[in-house]
Amino acid sequence: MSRPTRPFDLAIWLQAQTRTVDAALDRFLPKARTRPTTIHQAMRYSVFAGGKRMRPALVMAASEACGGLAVDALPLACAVECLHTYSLVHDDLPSMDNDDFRRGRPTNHKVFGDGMAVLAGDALLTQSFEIAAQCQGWPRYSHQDVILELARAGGSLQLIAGQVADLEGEGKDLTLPQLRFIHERKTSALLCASVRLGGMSANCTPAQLRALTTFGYHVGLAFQVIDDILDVTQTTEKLGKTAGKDVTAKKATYPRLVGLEKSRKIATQLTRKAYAALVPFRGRAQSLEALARFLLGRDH
Ligand code: GRG
Repeated sequence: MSRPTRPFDLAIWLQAQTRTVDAALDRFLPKARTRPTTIHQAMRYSVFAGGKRMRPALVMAASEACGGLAVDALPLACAVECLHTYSLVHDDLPSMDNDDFRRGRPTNHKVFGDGMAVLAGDALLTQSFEIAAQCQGWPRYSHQDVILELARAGGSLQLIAGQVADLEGEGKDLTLPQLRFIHERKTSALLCASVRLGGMSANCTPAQLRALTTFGYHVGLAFQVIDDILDVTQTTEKLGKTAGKDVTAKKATYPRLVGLEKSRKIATQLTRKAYAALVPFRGRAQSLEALARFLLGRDH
């Protein structure tokens, strides 16, 4: 008699992935006692400050969906998290969003000073490429493809472009297409690159890579719409970062442009489009599907 299959438990899966990713990050990053100690302490301060590890989870889940090995996906999961953490450290600087609180702690520049926070961000970005450069590549995806994926997602056409448009849009009445432009670049690009890198590490087929791209794009957009909603509905304690910041900075957000209820509907529609992209994986994308559901319902 065949045993009944247990329902997928995302909380247990996420806990295991986070433990594995954190241990790998600890191995990749220079130790806090390595000279010059201040920079390594500053890098580790933000990396191990308790982020949700959603991007590494997406790398690992996409690899699983394509039948890959965790050992191949793990360095790319760490590379993506280093790049993401760099963007947060720099975004919090007084010359950018000027934030005092992130991941439930004082921001990097509040603890180490502005100059050291700039350097910690720079070092984390560089570290991201150093980690990714160590992968050997796969039959369909060369080592160069992996580096290009990371560079494009973090470069002046994506992550930085989103940040530029965000900074320049402050206090202005942006249209929905202009807001979508920012969200695609500032947020969706790195989430999309995360699932694509997971797929690449599993030597996925071109059709699987296309499906992952559609999934990542829509999950990434939904993620930012939810982030906009949480900024006005949650407390600073719950978010681990200053709540209400978008309103104070007069930023264009979905709730500001279309209201809370319509924003929730848009996030749900985007998540449905993400689910639809998983059909070709025929039941092997349990973790990706559960992550998309979790991201839609998250409260921080
Ligand atoms: C290159 C300086 C620079 C910025 C790029 C990523 C970014 C633009 C700015 C960071 C702030 C921000 C609101 C980004 C949008 C993406 C987003 C919601 C990031 C927060 O991601 P979470 O919630 O954070 O996954 P944790 O701390 O859980 O990892």
